[in-house]
Amino acid sequence: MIFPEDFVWGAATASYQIEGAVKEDGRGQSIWDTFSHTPGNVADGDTGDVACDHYHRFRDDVALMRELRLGAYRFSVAWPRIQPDGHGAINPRGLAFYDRLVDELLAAGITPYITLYHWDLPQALEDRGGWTDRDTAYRFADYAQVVHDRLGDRVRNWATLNEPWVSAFLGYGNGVHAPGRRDPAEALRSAHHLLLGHGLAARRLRDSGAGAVMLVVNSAPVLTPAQVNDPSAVASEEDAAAVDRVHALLTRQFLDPAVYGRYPDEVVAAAERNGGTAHIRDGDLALINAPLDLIGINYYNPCVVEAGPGLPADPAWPGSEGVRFAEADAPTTAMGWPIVPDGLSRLLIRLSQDYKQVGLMVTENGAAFDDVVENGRVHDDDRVAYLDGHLREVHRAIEAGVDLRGYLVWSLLDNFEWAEGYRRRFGIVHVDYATQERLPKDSAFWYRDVIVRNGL
Ligand code: GBH
Repeated sequence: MIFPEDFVWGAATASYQIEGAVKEDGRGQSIWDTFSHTPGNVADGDTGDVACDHYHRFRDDVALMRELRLGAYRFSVAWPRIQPDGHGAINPRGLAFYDRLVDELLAAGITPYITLYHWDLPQALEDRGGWTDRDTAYRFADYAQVVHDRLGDRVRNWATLNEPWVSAFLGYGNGVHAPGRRDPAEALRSAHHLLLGHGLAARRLRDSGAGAVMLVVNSAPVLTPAQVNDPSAVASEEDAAAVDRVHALLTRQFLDPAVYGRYPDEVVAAAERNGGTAHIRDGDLALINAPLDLIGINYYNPCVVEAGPGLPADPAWPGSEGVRFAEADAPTTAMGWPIVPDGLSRLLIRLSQDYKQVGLMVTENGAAFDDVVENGRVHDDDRVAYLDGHLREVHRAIEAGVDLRGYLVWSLLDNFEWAEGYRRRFGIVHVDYATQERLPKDSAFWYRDVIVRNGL
């Protein structure tokens, strides 16, 4: 199974999950510092204070990436390192860190992919309303410009937001993520302001000569329980309506405005039932509809739903009244997430049909398992099987004609898994948090061989 010649192979991380050094070199506070230091929010009281200490160890980490033959590395920039208050004054020491990281990557022959926002909003902006406040979108575009001005001579590939659905609906809807607010109207308003921030930043990046501008979404095929193991299973009318509505809330809510400049009716209806639509101003959709080169897809598992007459909306899903979120009949990872590899090909084929003019890239895919270190090795056969299964589906999608540019594994390193803390390990490289020792798991050596062979 051979992949296209220019297929991009790499790994992804995010600033708050790996960097540590939260008080160093003038970094301001982010909402994740506040949230993780508030008891009860993160498993075992874990915080990102030290994480993988990547801020100090990035040279070794890049050397490791090189040994693993990664062609690309997607990392995020911590906004509070660049603008400690989220606007105005620029912190040169923060920019200098990413400058060093980019140079180190380029010297190692690894193509950098920058994500400008992977959830660590400056706390000072949250104090003014965070993403519920329209101004945050404009602040984000200014920040994007600052980072591009410094790194754009060497970095061609730019993602604006990582998973705006998660920022809006876990951050402001069910409160499982920072800033931990729980209000369906605020969540929907935040989603719109995130999109506006994306559009404003995307245009600034494009006007500044960025090579490729990307929006990264967490997406999933939305399936009935029967469709998980039988793609041809026909849903009842009621179940099909639930499927369509959840697909609109998860994926179309972000990609329809970004690619076509319009909201799905289901999203407008959700806003009408939750605080109204006044935050969607005339002209916003045209701003959000900025030129886009690539859609980044983060895929972990399908979303399984059926009709649930009379049920209230799930707090993470305003607009999901009458929907039951169901379990998939499939084995699960340590996160409890079902393993359904062909969900990835089904998703990629659907998105390539719905958003024809835009290229796709798998910007995250991977799994947490309960890894064990034995005699200096981690025999993570479960992760190898997960990655192998999903890469076969990536290949299937390419064969089916999907314009798919690359695949980035989540994640390079075990890291701070948000509300789950350090107990969930997604890395292909094991991290011993007591010593900060890195130990490539069997999956890392397996992945290196895939990359070298450009195939399975
Ligand atoms: C990604 O998000 C992140 O980008 C990354 O930082 C993170 O470490 C990685 O995945 C692993 O978690 O059914 O309502 O509970 C994960 C995307 C989307 C997965 C929401 C869990 C649950 C939605 N997540 N999904 S719900």
